[in-house]
Amino acid sequence: RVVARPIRCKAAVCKAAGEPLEMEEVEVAPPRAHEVRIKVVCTSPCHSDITFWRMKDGPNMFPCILGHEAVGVVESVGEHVQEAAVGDTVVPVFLAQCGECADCRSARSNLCSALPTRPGMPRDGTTRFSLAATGEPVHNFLSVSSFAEYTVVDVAHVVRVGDALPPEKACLLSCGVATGIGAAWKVAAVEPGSTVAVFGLGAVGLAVAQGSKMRGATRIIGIDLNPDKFETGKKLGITDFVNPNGIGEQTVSEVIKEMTGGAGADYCFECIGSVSVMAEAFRSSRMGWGKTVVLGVDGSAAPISIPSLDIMRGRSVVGSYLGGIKPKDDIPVLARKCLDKELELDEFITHQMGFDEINRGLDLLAQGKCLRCIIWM
Ligand code: CXF
Ligand code: ZN
Repeated sequence: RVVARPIRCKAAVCKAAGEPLEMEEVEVAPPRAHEVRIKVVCTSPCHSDITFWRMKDGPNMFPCILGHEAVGVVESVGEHVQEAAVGDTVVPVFLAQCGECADCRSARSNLCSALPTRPGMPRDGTTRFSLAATGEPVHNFLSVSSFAEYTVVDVAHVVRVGDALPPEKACLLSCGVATGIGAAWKVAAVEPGSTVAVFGLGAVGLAVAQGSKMRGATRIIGIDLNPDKFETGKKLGITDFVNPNGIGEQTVSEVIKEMTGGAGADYCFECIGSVSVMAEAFRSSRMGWGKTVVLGVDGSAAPISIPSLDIMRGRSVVGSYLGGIKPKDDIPVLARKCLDKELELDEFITHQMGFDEINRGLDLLAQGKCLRCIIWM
């Protein structure tokens, strides 16, 4: 093993909440034990980047390097790294899979308990980044920090995907699209013939639609304030569209009940991150077996208000990280399905641009004008 040296490269540094990212020269330390240094090929902003970027007193301290949806090539490896080698194409993931803890060994969880997601590098909480000019440490974000030409990631957070899949598609499997597909397949386990309601038609919601369609759902109702979303939605399986602004005095749950003969949807997915929408999604679910899956991240961590008598009637609400996907087991399966053209990712890529334009990419996503914007390093 060649001993790696620090690398100087460009990174988009977030210096204060909500402020545009600043292109800076940073020093990226060599990977320590169980870590790999990755040359990022491309990255795509995910809404959680925006949620944390806006958060004034969030868990990540500034300055930091955001970004957690990416693909790259391993540039160097630290000690005790066996499962990845220099030159491997890898997808970094904000969730670890150590493979050995109780959660990793159980089919019921994907929340690795040995290396829970927390600020800093997973094993020691430190960072591998500093500003080249001053030496000031730059914090790590979600164990990935992909808004940089190079990043260091724990080997438990990387998935080898091979290089047959084009990078812009592999990149999407890193968070948003995998989350939506996983939610439909693993968390809800959508059954053939079901009716599904998807609240919020961003990349996650549309991936839920595609995943539900692949599982045989016959009716997939999309709910979004932006009427343009229906066009893209149709291509990915949305069969009916509800615009909350176009239903007069009625509530969305009333409309969904009407559309389903009074019953409600079998599966409801909240893909926005609003606790009031989570409650409305729950109200739209069927008595007896209706399942509501919460995918959106509410940055304020507000409680969801659900009448206890309603939950007694066989309805449930469940949350998950990454749609229940176990990164190392399931992302390669998704990659295979993309190669076999069973999974269609082209519709998700609405924009592509160079690294220097990353702030424009973030703005487009924040304004709901883009599904995924591929940023090429
Ligand atoms: C989020 C979910 C909440 C914690 C941080 C990561 N998922 C992806 O964007
Ligand atoms: Zn994400």
